Amino acid sequence: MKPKILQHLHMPPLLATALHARYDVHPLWEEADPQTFLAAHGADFSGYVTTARFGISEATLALLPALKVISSFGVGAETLPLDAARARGIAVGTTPEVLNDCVADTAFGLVIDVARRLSAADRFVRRGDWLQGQYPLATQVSGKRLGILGLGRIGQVVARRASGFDMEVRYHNRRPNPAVPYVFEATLESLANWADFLVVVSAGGPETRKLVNADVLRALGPKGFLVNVSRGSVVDEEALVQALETGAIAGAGLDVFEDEPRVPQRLLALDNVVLLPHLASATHETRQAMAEMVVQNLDAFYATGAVQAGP
Ligand code: 8YV
Repeated sequence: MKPKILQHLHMPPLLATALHARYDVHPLWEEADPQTFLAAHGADFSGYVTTARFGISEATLALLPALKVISSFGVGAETLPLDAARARGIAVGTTPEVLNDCVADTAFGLVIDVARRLSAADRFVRRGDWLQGQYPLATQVSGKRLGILGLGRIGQVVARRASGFDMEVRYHNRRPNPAVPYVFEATLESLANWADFLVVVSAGGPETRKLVNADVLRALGPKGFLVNVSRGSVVDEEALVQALETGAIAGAGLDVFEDEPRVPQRLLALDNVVLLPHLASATHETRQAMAEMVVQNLDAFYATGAVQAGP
């Protein structure tokens, strides 16, 4: 008999097909009232498949007394109740490493886009404004200072990309990493003060909540740019909007927001910010690799009792 698992939401066809081949999959998102369904049938399921964006709530976890494994599509664990899962001995699988390159590429895309004002220039051409005169000068990227908040797996790939642009790299983490060749800044404010570009790649969750606040943005200064490809929660969005509106920082490139997919109207109105719909890992290649890991984590768990990779 195939193990019975719940699928939280619609998944890429590739992943859905692989899941159905091995598991007895119930599409929870098709239930009119998922909580009522779980209250009646929750005890039937030992596995749960979700994504980093939606995760699983503690309330749902409580309705799944036989749950043994959660397999999440994505590396972020902000939406996963790790303590509650650990307390019940539930294994949690995520998809680290395979998305490092694409997320780092996106971070660099945002660095270049916001500094050289490429998306704004595209709007300029489409509006026909080129016929009226030249586009204003922008800011050079190569040779500048790149500060990284969160020099983990993705952060280190961002740092490698920066060396191709002859950029100096420093970072701030909870603690210094003796294995890396970059200067550690003891506070985020000192990193922001030093940097021309502050790139946020730290994990989300309570420990990093609103770390990038008004003081950090003030330290980044009117010539500094902020790029965020981690989680909206790491940045105080209200402080960021104010900093962009008043010129306290030069610009921002954002792939993530506090309340996705809702982007504050005040950000939409600004030209010194590049806004992306949380697409950093969204390439055919990376999403395929992530999908394979979701299945591998489940397969490994049902074969050995442990997932292959997790938070
Ligand atoms: C995905 C992500 O957008 O891995 C993560 O943590 O945020 C992204 O890769 C997400 O998991 C897809 O729903």
